[in-house]
Amino acid sequence: QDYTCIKLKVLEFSSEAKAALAGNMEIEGKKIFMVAATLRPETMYGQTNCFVGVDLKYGIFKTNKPDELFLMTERAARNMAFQKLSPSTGEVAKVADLVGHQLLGTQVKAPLSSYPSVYVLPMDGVLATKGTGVVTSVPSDSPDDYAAVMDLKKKPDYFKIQPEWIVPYEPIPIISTPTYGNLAAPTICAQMKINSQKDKTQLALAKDAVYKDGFYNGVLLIGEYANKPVQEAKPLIRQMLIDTQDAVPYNEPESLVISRSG
Ligand code: ZZB
Repeated sequence: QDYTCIKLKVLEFSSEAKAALAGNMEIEGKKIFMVAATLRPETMYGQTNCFVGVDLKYGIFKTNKPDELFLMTERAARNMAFQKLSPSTGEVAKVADLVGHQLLGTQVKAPLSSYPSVYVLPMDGVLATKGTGVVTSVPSDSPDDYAAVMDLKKKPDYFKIQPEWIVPYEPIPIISTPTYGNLAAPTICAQMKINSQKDKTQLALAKDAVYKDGFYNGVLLIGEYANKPVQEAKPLIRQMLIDTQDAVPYNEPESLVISRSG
């Protein structure tokens, strides 16, 4: 998979993360980025938060730039080490360990988002085996993100988050689609009566439907490439994010399922 890794700069760590990192000289004076792998760089205007898995293990790693560190899974760091993103080829240099729940409430700068800063929040479906284990959230166009955000807004205590971290961050209309309008994910979730991130079967169908409608028939509503079809805007926005050093290209081999019989 050809991912774009979006660099969400840490503005302020949560108090738990601060405590875990206290006294760590390796992070002193460095810029730390939560790195989120996406296949939809053109949707970055609609970021409202960042997701981690509460039980997943993360690390902070040295990169190919002396003043920049990446926060992601070790698996992603190992892949990046062979894509010229680490200090030297094959080198994985971890400077800190963190667990997802410690990051909840961390404030980050999400490039291109209309919101000047957004928060790190929990989602059940974050896979350790895909991307970086950090997922940027676009509830306007991703049904999974919208469903997770709805759960958080309904039950902040259950998810151990502050309502202020998500309640003011409404989905942003960024792509106009013929079938589902300007807020495709909220529209399809309402139509299909999807109420929670646990509605996995329905969410998979919703994702497929809005992905096709958005990618093949969508038009950007916002930003430097407003009024362009999504298909045309996507590579341009990806390149813009790479040029401004807000993103890096990242490849991942398709995971293989090997089945044997007999
Ligand atoms: C922003 C975004 C906006 C995404 C959207 C999707 C959509 P796929 O096609 O199944 O491979 N993602 C990335 N890493 C993880 C992870 N570790 N665990 C769970 N989800 C992850 O899905 C690729 C998408 O899965 C990525 O693109 C990312 O969410 C998420 F409007 O980034 B996306 C209709 C989908 N819309």
